[in-house]
Amino acid sequence: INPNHFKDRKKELLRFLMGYKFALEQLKTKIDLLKSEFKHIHDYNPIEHVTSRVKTPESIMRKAQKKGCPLTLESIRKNIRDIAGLRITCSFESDIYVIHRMLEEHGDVNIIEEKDYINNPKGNGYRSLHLIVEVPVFMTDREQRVLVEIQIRTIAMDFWASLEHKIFYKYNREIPEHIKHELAEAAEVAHMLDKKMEALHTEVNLIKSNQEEDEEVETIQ
Ligand code: 0O2
Repeated sequence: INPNHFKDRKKELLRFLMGYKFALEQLKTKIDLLKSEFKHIHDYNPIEHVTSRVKTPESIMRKAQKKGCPLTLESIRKNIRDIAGLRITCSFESDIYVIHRMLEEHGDVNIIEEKDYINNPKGNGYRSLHLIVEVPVFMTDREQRVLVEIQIRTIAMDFWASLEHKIFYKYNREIPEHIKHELAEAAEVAHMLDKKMEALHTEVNLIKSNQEEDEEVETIQ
């Protein structure tokens, strides 16, 4: 093995991953701005928190091998669409679609794939809205279109998914039947909680806007 060759490949790989890191930084800034503007206009914040990660080279290689895709950077760029991942957590289900719409209307963000696991939950109970978006990234010598996977979910969906993820790996991907059953039930309970919290939120908003209307009438009189 020629150590210089390895050094060059490592540099190439780090540059490749840098594009994904930049794409995430840009998206996080865009989402931050959308959040501030939305809050300014509607006096309400639809986003609880945002997290992001770039897959490790080991995890990218594992996924590429699993998918049977050639281990070249070009093929990996095309076939592994979640090298950069952004997760947006909201309080309410309707917020998820508010954010979806804001992203759809954003000129710099091109949504190329959508998977709605909220209206079509997975068999195990998993719910989230998944988007694959393409964003332009300006490197020193070129503009690159970079793919990012955005997962948008409520706090309850996120709680369920992170526990299920831990259990999945704890049992080495073979979850016992009775635990699968309990998890599916827990997903339904989380869904009911989402519905209940949203109904409460809507009711309180209605009371608040009625009060504001009454106060306006009083001031006019
Ligand atoms: P990690 O460790 O979170 O990154 P793909 O193989 O990605 O091209 P796939 O699997 O059909 O195609 O994509 P999908 O359905 O959009 O899911 C991708 C990601 O969503 C997963 O990434 C998980 O993060 C999450 N996800 C999907 N299904 C489940 C689920 O049943 N439970 C939990 N907890 N998370 C889920 P990774 O790469 O599998 O894992």
